[in-house]
Amino acid sequence: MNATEEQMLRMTGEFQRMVDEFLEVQCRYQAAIRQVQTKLENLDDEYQIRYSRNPIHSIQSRMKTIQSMMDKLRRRSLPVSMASAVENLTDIAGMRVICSYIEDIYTVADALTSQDDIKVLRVRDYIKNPKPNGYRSLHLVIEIPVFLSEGRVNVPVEVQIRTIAMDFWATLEHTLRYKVPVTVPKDISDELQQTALDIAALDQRMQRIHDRVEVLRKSWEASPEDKMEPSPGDLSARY
Ligand code: 0O2
Repeated sequence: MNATEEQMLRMTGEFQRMVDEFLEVQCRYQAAIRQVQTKLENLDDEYQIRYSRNPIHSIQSRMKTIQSMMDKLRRRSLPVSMASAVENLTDIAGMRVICSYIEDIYTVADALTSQDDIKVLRVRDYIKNPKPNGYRSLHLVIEIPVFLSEGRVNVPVEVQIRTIAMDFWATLEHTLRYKVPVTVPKDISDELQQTALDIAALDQRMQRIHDRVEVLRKSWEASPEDKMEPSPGDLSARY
């Protein structure tokens, strides 16, 4: 075997080792995502039974690709390897929980982080302290135990919780930030910033209306006579 063939063989071996490592890491992080997903679905179901409403509108999840992990490590001048990714990155497993109302974000975050198998590693509240560009979202990095054949492994998962409106904004801003290879014109970033304020005001108005609707619904449920079929006269008096 000549030197070039030897080098090729070594590189193929290295590549295969990295892929194997990635698959092992992926398996662990996917298990963590599934567990957090189940916890969130259980909470949402319980809310539906107890309070006749769902705090969670939808849940998305993703595993960071090898490329994206390596890019992030390079950007941070950290060693570029799977071991380094596992040691240094807390967003290999990422979940996004979309809620209808601002209050639901904190309800879901509190209910999730108060479970005794979950450890909170980091909280960043970009709702109470929005980023200068207008970005709003609640970020949690939690650690959850995953049980594998060799025993328990604690796995970090980044959970971003936000309203539908915040998500709408963040998705457009993300496209602009990561997918448009030019400097963003000032008028666009100014307009986005203004839209973030409009969205925050809209979220607050929706929350207030929702709170009033809840009061009406609860008083309807609480008074037995209201549970009877209302006559047309009763209806006009009510509304
Ligand atoms: P991607 O491609 O979405 O994964 P860290 O979590 O410590 O590695 P950071 O940036 O210090 O990195 O943490 P932070 O502030 O909690 O942000 C993590 C993620 O939140 C980002 O991941 C984005 O997904 C999202 N995010 C943060 N700031 C903004 C923002 O201004 N606009 C939008 N649209 N999203 C934001 P990544 O790895 O940067 O990107």
